[in-house]
This record gives sequence, C-alpha cells and structure tokens, in this order.
Amino acid sequence: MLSDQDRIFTNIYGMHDRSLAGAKSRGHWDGTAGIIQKGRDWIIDQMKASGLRGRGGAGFPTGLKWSFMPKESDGRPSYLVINADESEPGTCKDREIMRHDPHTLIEGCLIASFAMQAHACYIYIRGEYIREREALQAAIDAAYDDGLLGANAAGSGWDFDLYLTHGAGAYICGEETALLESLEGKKGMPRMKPPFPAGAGLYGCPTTVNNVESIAVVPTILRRGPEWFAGFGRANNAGTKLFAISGHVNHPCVVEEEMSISFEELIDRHCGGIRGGWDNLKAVIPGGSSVPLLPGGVMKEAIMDFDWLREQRSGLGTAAVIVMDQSTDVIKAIWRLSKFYKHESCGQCTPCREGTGWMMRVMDRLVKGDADPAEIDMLLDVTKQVEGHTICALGDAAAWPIQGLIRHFRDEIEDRIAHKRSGARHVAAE
Ligand code: L3W
Ligand code: SF4
Repeated sequence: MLSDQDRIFTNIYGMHDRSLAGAKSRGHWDGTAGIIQKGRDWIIDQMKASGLRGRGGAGFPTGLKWSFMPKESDGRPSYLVINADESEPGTCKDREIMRHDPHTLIEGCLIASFAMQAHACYIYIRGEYIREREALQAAIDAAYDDGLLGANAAGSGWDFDLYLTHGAGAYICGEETALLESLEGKKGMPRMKPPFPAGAGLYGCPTTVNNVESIAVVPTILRRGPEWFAGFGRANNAGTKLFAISGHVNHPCVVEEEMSISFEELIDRHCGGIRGGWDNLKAVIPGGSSVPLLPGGVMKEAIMDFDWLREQRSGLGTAAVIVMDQSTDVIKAIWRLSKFYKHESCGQCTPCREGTGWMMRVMDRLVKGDADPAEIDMLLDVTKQVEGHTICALGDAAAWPIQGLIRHFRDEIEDRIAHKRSGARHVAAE
C-alpha cells in the first residue's frame, strides 16, 4: 500500500497549482543540473537498477532500452520521442499527467534525452487531447522562459529543445514506428522491426520511443534513488504505477499505487468496491483492451503486475482496469472491441486487414446467437492465424480478447446459440 509521501505524481487530481512555481514547490526541477552532470552512464545504470519497465503496454526494461542507443555519434543526431498518443480503450493515465503534472514529464524529457545524447525530443500527443496539449504547451513555454529548456538547459551545460506535436485520431499511430512515420509527415503505418528505432528511428536516426509515464517517473527515481523505487512491488515488477480503473466500480478513478497490489485492495481502497458487492463481479480486462479478460473468480486472487497477469494468459498492459459486473454481456463487450480493431487496422498486412474483418463478422453472429456452434472453434482458429503473423501488435491485440472470451466464457456463447436455435429471444448487436 502506497503512502502519500511515496507518490511520484503529487498533483494527479489537479488539486494543486500546476504552474512551474507550483511544480517547484512540490520538489520538481530540484537539482536537475546535478543529476545531468553525473553523466550518461550513471543515469542509465540507475535506471537499470530501479527495475523500471515501460509503462506503455509492453513492459520492456527502460534502462536496457536506453542502453541500445549509440554511445558515439556516427554523424546522425539521436532523438527521444514521447508516445503520448494514449488511445488504448480504457486507458487515461497519461492524460492526467499531462494536464495536471506536466513538469514531471518535461523534466524527465530533459534528463532522458541527455542520457541518450539527444538534443531534441518530440512529444506526440493524441489529437483528441486538446486541453492536455494546451496545458503541456503552456508548461513547456514556462520552462523555456525559466531557462529550464533551450541552450544550457537548467544550467546543465546541455542544449535541449522540446517540441509538442499531435496526431489526428488514428489509434495505430500509438504503435511506435507508425508514430515515427506520422512524425515525419507520412501516413501512420507501422514499419517492420528490426531495425528497432534505436538503430534507425526518426528520419533514419537513432531514436528511443518511450511512454509518458515511463519518462515522467525518471526525475523522482534519480532523486530518491533506484533502491527506493525498486522497493515497491515484487521482483521484476518494480515501482509505483498509475492504474486507470473504469466500469462497474463505485468510484472509477486513476490512482498511483504500488505495483503488485492485489486487485481486491486496489478496488476496495480506491474505488469503493464493486458495484453491488464482490459477488456481483463477472469479469475484468486488467490492462487495456489489448489483453484478454479474466473471470471474476481469478481476479479476486489477482496480483496486479506484469508477471502474475501474464501467468494467467492476460497482461498488465497499460494498467487500464475495466471492471464488468454480472449485468454485462461479455460477448457484446468483446464484439465491440472486435469492431474497434477492425476499424483501426491500417490494412497493410493481409492477416490483420482480412482477419479483423473475419473475426468481427463471426462475433456479429455470436453476439446474436445466430451462429453454428462449430463457428466458435473456427473463430478460435482464425485468431491463431492472425496472432504472431502481422507486422505490428495490433493483430495480436485483435485476436487475444476473443481468445480470452472463448477460454473463459465459452458456455455463455454456446448457451446463446442454443437459445436462439430454440426460438428464444436473443440480445441484438447494435
Ligand atoms: C531494441 C530489441 N529495442 C524490443 C523495444 C521496442 C519497443 C519496446 C517494446 O507494443 C505493446 C503491445 C500492445 N532491440 C528490442 C527493442 N525493443 N526489442 O522495446 O517492444 P515490443 O515489441 O515488446 O512492444 P510494442 O511494439 O512497443 C506495445 C500493448 O503494448 N498495448 C498497447 C497499448 C497502446 C497504447 C496506446 O494507447 N497508444 O498504449 C497494451 O497492452 O498490444 O503488445 O520500444 O522498440 N531487440
Ligand atoms: Fe497495419 Fe494491422 Fe499490419 Fe499492424 S498488424 S501493420 S495495424 S495491418
């Protein structure tokens, strides 16, 4: 359980002054130059020791990712790019950082860019986040006026420019290489990997793409020490974490908590429990729409971290926790996600372009019960044809929720088909 003193995000609810003066009064921008002057290797070693894993969905170790950037320049500039294209359904944590605690991110951009020898950093924010963009730009302007950005940023001796740019509503631009294409002014379509961005990223130059939360926690980790951060959570699942809890809880919220907190404590402590009580819990998507849902019985025992949820064949993802009570039509909920992924597929690879359409059309029938029972296994087979056979992770993200539905709620699908065949009323898709 996290105490208020251990929270990195001191203004996540916007209760305090979000101006630069307010941020400084809460300890941000304290000793930034001193941190930078300890050098690149020191910063990267500290980040490795902290155990921080990327907060954008994949959980890749942050310090390790930074170490992939070249130590010596071959004439190409290096870049840091911040993925603020927060579009994963259920996910709204980075939004709170950018509108209420923007200086955590801005200071993190400076320190991380220095560690990767980047004199420029781009923040790519989702197009719909207009108020967040305004808040962030105002904070960037204030940091420039105060000498924290620009030449000799924060008195560190490092020249550094920070640019804010925005997307135009495509979910796929949150995939790191599609984001880079979009930043370059092209249509946002994922690139084949490898090469990874650290080898050839923005304009073909060494680039690190990190999530907003991953970078915003950096200054506090370096000020308080990696062992402080690593002291939260279980081994390999370190730190504090923003959870965005939505759905059928009494008080949905975004909250910073200790990694590896139990699901039960997270919900009881911060959300006032499940609507209608714990017996009313039916299912949970624990990490944003890309990870499979888990039944309520499993979630009552859940430990909210990367490894525990992976062992259950789900994942922590973005830690967007979507809670569904017994009133939920889970088939319809997953059908709605199938529709989303079909719409957001960029269409450049066949298994995803065609597979998302196939999956959605079968889900259309299942949600109405208007299907042959054999179609359940056929659908499962289609998800296996898509999974792992596409250029980017959107194909997997479209397949996994359906696999989770069939794994845990097959009875419900079969019942609906049986009801329909017996002439009983069915739930119609919208
Ligand atoms: C150098 C290697 N770099 C990996 C880097 C790679 C990337 C990071 C993670 O997808 C997931 C996805 C969504 N040399 C490297 C290397 N890297 N090996 O490490 O890479 P990867 O491939 O594991 O994941 P990814 O392609 O970044 C992200 C899931 O997150 N997700 C999506 C959320 C969407 C949002 C949003 O709203 N925009 O957050 C949620 O669960 O399904 O599995 O940087 O370059 N050998
Ligand atoms: Fe585009 Fe889908 Fe292929 Fe990703 S998996 S590149 S979204 S078609």
